[in-house]
Amino acid sequence: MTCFKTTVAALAVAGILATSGLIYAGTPEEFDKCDKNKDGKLTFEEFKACYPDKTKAKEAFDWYDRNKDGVITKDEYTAGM
Ligand SMILES: [Ca+2]
Ligand SMILES: [Ca+2]
Repeated sequence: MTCFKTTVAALAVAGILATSGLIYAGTPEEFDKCDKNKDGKLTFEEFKACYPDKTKAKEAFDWYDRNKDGVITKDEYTAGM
């Protein structure tokens, strides 16, 4: 049973990101589409507007914003896992 529980726990953790399917390396095309004012950065407002799951938008934004400066650059957006 220990083995079973460990597997379930591991799947649950991986599942938070994987089953949502919403956190992945973006493409430059997607970035440009989301970057409404074309300043080369996505603010949270821009990100949220083109993110499919509004309830996870903040979580995903923080994930993409590697250096925590409050905006997502194209490099950050396309860097992925
Ligand atoms: Ca922008
Ligand atoms: Ca950033």
